[in-house]
Amino acid sequence: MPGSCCAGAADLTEKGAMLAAAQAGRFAELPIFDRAAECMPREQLRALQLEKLQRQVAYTYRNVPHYRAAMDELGVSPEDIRTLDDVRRLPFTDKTALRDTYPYGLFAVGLEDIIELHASSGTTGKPIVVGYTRDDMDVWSDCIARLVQMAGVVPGDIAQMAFGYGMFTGGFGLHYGLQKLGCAMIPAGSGNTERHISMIGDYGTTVLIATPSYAMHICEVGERMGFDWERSTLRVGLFGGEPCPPALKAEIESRMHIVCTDNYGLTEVMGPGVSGECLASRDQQHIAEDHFLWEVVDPETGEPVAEGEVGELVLTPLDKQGIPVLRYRTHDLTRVTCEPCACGRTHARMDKVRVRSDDMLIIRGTNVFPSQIEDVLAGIDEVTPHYHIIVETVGGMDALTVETEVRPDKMTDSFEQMDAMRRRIAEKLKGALLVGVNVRLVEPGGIERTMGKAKHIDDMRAR
Ligand code: DLL
Repeated sequence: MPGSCCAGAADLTEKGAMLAAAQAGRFAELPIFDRAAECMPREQLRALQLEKLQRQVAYTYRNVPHYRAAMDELGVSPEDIRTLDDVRRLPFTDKTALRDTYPYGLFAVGLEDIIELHASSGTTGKPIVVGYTRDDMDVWSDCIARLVQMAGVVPGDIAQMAFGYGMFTGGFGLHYGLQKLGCAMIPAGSGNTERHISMIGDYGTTVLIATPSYAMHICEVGERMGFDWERSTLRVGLFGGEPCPPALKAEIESRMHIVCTDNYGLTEVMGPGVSGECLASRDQQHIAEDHFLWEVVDPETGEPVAEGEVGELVLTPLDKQGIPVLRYRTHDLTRVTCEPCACGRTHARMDKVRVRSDDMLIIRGTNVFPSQIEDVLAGIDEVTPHYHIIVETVGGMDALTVETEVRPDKMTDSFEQMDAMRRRIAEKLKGALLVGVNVRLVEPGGIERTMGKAKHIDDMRAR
């Protein structure tokens, strides 16, 4: 099955020029969606942030009883916000506040002013419901248009959506922003993977939007169907919604022959659109600082960490009307730099999120992060990036099992060889995690694939 059909879509003049500039490392020549906002001198940006913060705090205090009560309790009023550092005087917000006020308790406007609702999945309790006014939708699509252009998408691109279009913010969020930039949207949605592949071939898709784990699955299914990724029109992957470990990214890039980019966001503060990677800075993401004030705090104490140190990202959206949020604790660990970027944007860059503060497993007293396991497996060429972690109580003790999938060309019928491979992997994991690990080797394709966010951990102890 050939990988391309529609000539023409891929050779727009702007796209050609852009590709040439990107390949030559002339990042400053690449188009910028909103140059005035994205390249604003930092001093001016800080002044704008302060003005917006003061307005947003006053608006929130006036319209959301929860925040009025929380600020009154702390003895802080909107007039106390005189500098950006005064943000620290405000109360934090976490998921609990949103859950306890389900569904509309934190809305600042009546439903007559809301034009769209979204919600988090609610797998661990009540879902979190967010509402957007028309202005919120404009800001949202603007933020997305910026980040997709940062990732190398240009007007005229044909963008195929593989996020779900339901209550998840990923589908519609990216959809509106890509349209705003001038792309043709193919609203395929998640699932029906073979149809996705046929569509890429038939419609000349140039941009794929998916979680990285679903993109990997699309890649594998395409290979099985005999789809020629190298000859396909697909050029850019817009991935997000979950961490994209470097090894997974490298694997998708080399097998699908695309540039795989990563964008970040969360339902509570907007959805996708908080930050995105530019072509000059592939390990980091520019935060849309004119719309979000960021802090990085110690997850234990809530106090700011030293500049450039890793901590928990805390976000205050500066323009939200529907459901304003003050100092949202994301639980995502990262660090932020304000150093200039070769692309010319002045907005700060955050390291890509690999770890959440609430991701940590405590196994027999030792702290284990799934990203550590991912990194060990990434260094072993016999296994694929697919893995699954099971934690159980066996004989009153924590037991950690890692299921890892063997690459087809590394499978053998010899029990001894497979067992030696299993023991070698277990040793490597033990060396890195400092805790004993059972390794279970799984046949190619044996780890369940997902069409959304991958679920890597089954902690049976919690049940
Ligand atoms: O996942 C929003 C989104 C959709 C972002 C599509 C990008 C693309 P939630 O379902 O509320 O919202 O999940 C938010 O997912 O706190 C992170 O832990 C994680 N996350 C989202 N994007 C990334 C990313 C959407 N690029 C939670 N890298 C966040 C790492 C991510 N983690």
